Amino acid sequence: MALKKEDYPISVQFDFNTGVFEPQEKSVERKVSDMVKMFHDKTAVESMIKAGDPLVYEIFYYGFKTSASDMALGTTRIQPGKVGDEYYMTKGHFHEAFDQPEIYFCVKGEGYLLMETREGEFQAEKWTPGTISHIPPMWAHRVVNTGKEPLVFVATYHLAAGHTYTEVEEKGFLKCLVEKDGKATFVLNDKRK
Ligand code: PAN
Ligand code: ZN
Repeated sequence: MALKKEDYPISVQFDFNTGVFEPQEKSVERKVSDMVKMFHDKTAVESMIKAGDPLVYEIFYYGFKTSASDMALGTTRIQPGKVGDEYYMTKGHFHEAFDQPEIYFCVKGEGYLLMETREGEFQAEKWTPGTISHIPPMWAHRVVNTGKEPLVFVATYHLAAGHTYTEVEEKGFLKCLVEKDGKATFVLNDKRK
């Protein structure tokens, strides 16, 4: 059977410093206004939006679809910063499909990967460059940048995974990461008290 165009191998070139790769299919920006429900200090959220609505993170994306499979590559660059006392982070989501895991590879910066099941199991992985984490199916996942430089990580997953954000938007994760006395500190999420 003749191969289609999409069935040929392809490579992209990744920059470890910026987190950008080329060619890419698309990039997406998330600003504070896209994450109003995620940060706990609503007054800080409003004043930051009024003061210019800063960029929190960007996603650079390529979906490798072939006739028989689909694999996605996404790199994420989270800026350093805080909303109130809470560090910048990704929105976080569950995969829609019950059997879809993901691999995350931290290449720059420092922070934490937060994961939680619907049954309330919570686990946080400390990240430094070189940490590779496996996110099993049915664990919501979010990355928090607790450092002073951009945090960059590479993700691979199947497009069949799908993304669902509403539960994380409503309930958050069990714990938040805030700066206390100059240090990254876990505190119980207000919504869970
Ligand atoms: C990642 C995430 C990316 C941005 O590619 O989509 O880091 O985080 P949010 O999707 O939570 O905004 C991934 O986990 N894909 O499944
Ligand atoms: Zn995911």
